[in-house]
Amino acid sequence: MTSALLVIDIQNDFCPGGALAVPEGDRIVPRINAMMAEHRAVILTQDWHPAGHRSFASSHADRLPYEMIEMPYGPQVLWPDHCVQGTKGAEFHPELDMDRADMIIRKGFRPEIDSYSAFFENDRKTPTGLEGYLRTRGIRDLTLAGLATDFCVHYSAVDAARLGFSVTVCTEASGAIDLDGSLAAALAAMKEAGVRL
Ligand code: VGL
Ligand code: ZN
Repeated sequence: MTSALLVIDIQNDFCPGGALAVPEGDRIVPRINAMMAEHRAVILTQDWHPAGHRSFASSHADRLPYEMIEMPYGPQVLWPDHCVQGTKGAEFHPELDMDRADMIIRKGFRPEIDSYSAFFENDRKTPTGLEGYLRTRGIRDLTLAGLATDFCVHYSAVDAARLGFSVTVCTEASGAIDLDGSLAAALAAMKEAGVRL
């Protein structure tokens, strides 16, 4: 078995009642738990922002959540405050079987730069170290599931495919935010990058 399950951001803030909730985001948790036994490795990502992170609309004067701004590294959606380090919202959903995780990779912890992908920050070049972890463990195939399909799952899947992994996104075990057609665009971009859906 050379496959790993990469579980993206199953955290309270992305589930109903959370700060940046994906509709029915918690519905996929039992399915993800069941998928864990089918892989050699299970890796969880955790969105992990310091208070006052630059991706938060509240960190900018006269800006509202879901507006776009230009950051030094390119365009960035401004989000409601979410997944702040040490808060309930940043914790994994209580039903997620996190005991089965071999590794938890945190992202978005640098105050000035967001990180959707599990592999690179949003500048598209600062690595998280996950590629080296997977390669040194002999992992060649990745299955991705989690939240949100159109942001962190999408960027992680495209980066993984570009790095040469064989990538499948389980859309039935993922959920989308869907801002202005972002889900359709993400599905097209993943297909284009050679990701199996
Ligand atoms: C995510 C927006 C901001 C995600 C994280 O997990 O898809 N989206 N931070
Ligand atoms: Zn975030």
